[in-house]
Amino acid sequence: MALDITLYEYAPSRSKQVRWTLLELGLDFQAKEGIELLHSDELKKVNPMGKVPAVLINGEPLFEAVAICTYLADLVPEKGLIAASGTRERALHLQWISFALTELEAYVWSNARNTFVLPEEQRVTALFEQNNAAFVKAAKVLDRYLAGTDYLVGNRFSVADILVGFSLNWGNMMGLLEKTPNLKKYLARLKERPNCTL
Ligand SMILES: N[C@@H](CCC(=O)N[C@@H](CS)C(=O)NCC(=O)O)C(=O)O
Repeated sequence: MALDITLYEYAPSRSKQVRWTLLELGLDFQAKEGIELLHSDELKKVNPMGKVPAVLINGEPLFEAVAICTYLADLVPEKGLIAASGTRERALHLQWISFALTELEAYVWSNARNTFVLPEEQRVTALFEQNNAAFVKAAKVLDRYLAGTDYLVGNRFSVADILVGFSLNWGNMMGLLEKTPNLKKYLARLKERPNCTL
């Protein structure tokens, strides 16, 4: 199937996950990049929230990084970046990406919102301690899991590593991986990949 893909991205953002997935899959794409895209009328036609990442695939809009990356991986099954639906490995893919969104990313995102996203008068800095503790608690679960495997699903690199790796890297930039050495090693392993965008 010929794919006509446009990625709406802003370099230091969640759109890194989609760019990395596209590169791993070897798919051609056009990119529209820039901070001025955010909340623009052009982007709102693809993502009504006016946020990145968003894509047009053969003229059809799709948003949310997890949905985009999972769909792209499904479109090119021969690359082996995702397990087939209905398999135990696909369940593990869903488990770890749900875990990353709700147990890891939610807390660093809350920190970011209360540091530079929200207007100053709306920020609640008292949340930071609680957010950091919740992130570290979940990171320890992943750290124990990654003591016995190099990658999240089936011990081979997959799109789950791209999605979860992004959240972990975000936490690492905030100094939240100091008690989880296996996660540090895992991130280093991901960053060795030539297409890694982290
Ligand atoms: N749940 C969305 C979140 C998208 C999101 O919040 N993107 C940020 C960049 S990382 C954005 O576009 N922010 C612009 C804004 O909120 O003004 C996803 O995972 O794709």
